[in-house]
Amino acid sequence: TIKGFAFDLDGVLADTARFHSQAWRQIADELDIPWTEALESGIKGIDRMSSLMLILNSKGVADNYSDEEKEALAKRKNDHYKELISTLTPDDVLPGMHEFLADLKANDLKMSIASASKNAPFILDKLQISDYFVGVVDPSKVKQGKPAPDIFAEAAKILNLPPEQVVGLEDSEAGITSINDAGEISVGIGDALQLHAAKINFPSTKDVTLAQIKAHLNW
Ligand code: B16
Ligand code: MG
Repeated sequence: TIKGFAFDLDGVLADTARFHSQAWRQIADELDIPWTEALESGIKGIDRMSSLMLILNSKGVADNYSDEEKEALAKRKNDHYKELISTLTPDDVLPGMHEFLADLKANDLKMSIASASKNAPFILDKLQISDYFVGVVDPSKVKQGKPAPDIFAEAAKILNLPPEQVVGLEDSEAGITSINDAGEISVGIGDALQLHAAKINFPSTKDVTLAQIKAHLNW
């Protein structure tokens, strides 16, 4: 039976995906790299440097920048992003998620955070939801980011549960792959075609309920 939940943060609990894309878009504009749908969804879930490489490679210009220049671009994006997220309040918890967290807690289900973001603890604090979670995966301490299984595997360890007793929630393709390869049960939130590899799909965060998940899993 299911005993725990591992949550992605950006795009699942927090309305921050728009800030990531806003901050990256500014960098892309400066570098004269066209912003596309593929970049918009491609940067979801993958770490900061991988996001920059995806953007540079979309125009085939990654080799034009030294490692130092890439570090400086990633830092500039993060400085801008941090300014944007400093305005977050509990109202920026995505629709339905306050209720869902409270319901899981009332049912004694354990929760952890499986985010690729180094800013996760700061965001949880701003949203005032830190106390729901047993722990937060430190993405700088795992070998490989999403789509590798490491982040979601670590989230199950934090819960002290075997992966098959854990449900993982994600809004990105990279994240669903991470959940599946960690041996957990994947819940995709967003476009069902894009997230077709998920075991259960919900169109948006407001559709996610414990009752629906139980019904899907015959639990
Ligand atoms: P940072 P998640 C991910 O968070 C974002 O989806 C992704 O766009 C971002 O590049 C990544 O965090 C790293 O974030 O630059 O703050 O360390 O969706 O895994 O919660
Ligand atoms: Mg996400």
